[in-house]
Amino acid sequence: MKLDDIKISRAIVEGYMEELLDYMEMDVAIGGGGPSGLTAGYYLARAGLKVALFERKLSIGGGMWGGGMMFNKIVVQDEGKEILDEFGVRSKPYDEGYHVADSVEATSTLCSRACQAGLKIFNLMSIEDVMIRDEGITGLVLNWSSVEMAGLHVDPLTVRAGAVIDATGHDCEIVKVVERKIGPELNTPDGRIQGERSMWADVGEAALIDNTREVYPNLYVAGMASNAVYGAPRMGPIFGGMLVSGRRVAEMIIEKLK
Ligand code: 48F
Repeated sequence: MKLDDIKISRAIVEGYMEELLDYMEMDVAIGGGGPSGLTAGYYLARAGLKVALFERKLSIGGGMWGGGMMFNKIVVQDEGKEILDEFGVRSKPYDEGYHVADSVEATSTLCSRACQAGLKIFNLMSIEDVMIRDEGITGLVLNWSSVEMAGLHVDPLTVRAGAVIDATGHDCEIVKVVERKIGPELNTPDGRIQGERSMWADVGEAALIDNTREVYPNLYVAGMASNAVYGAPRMGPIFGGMLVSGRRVAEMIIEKLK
């Protein structure tokens, strides 16, 4: 068989466009493809919801690839290990309540299992704004990351979603946009982003699950964004909380959308 270059190009463009059009409307849109966003996507897709994740970078996985200071290992607690087990990621016990996993195996497996569960990932797209209506957040405003990086003056496009998750990590970029556009209306003590505190694994991990919340109608925070919004410490290369937060936000949204 002779390969036709144009057929290859058509297959790519048609395949991509079909999915892009399909995901103009969805149940849940996730911003950020780190461990919390991927875990949320896995559980939401597995529950039968139509869910897409938008990631600025070429690669998915956020801060998990590099372990701690480029030593490519991550540590999780017992509850995090349960989730790693469910994904099929191997780990080794280190001490009571501490388990060590390979960060490359963990990141690639989370990504693969989430896609296979039905999560649609659009990489190379940046969320630059949200759609805000009377009932709350109703969708995301997207542009190509290359447009953002080049500083080109090109207008974005929009997608509609029943719920949005800010899983953009330390910068909590989606909540930041909402705060900037509507003022102190967030579900926090003073309506504003409280700001991330300095590293303290024990307190940061403990606070994370409680901070995984609906911060504005139809807008949820998960992962490091939760602690940044609610004023709790960062926790460094312990990742159990990120996984549990991703599962928790999925449970909250499944409950609400049902
Ligand atoms: O930072 P990230 O891994 O978030 P996470 O799931 O996990 C945090 C840990 O990696 C680590 C930690 C563990 O103790 O503290 O930091 O909370 O992944 C966030 C992803 O969001 C993308 C970003 O490129 C990264 O891959 N992202 C950030 N802003 C945007 C975005 C945006 N505006 N549009 C699209 N993607």
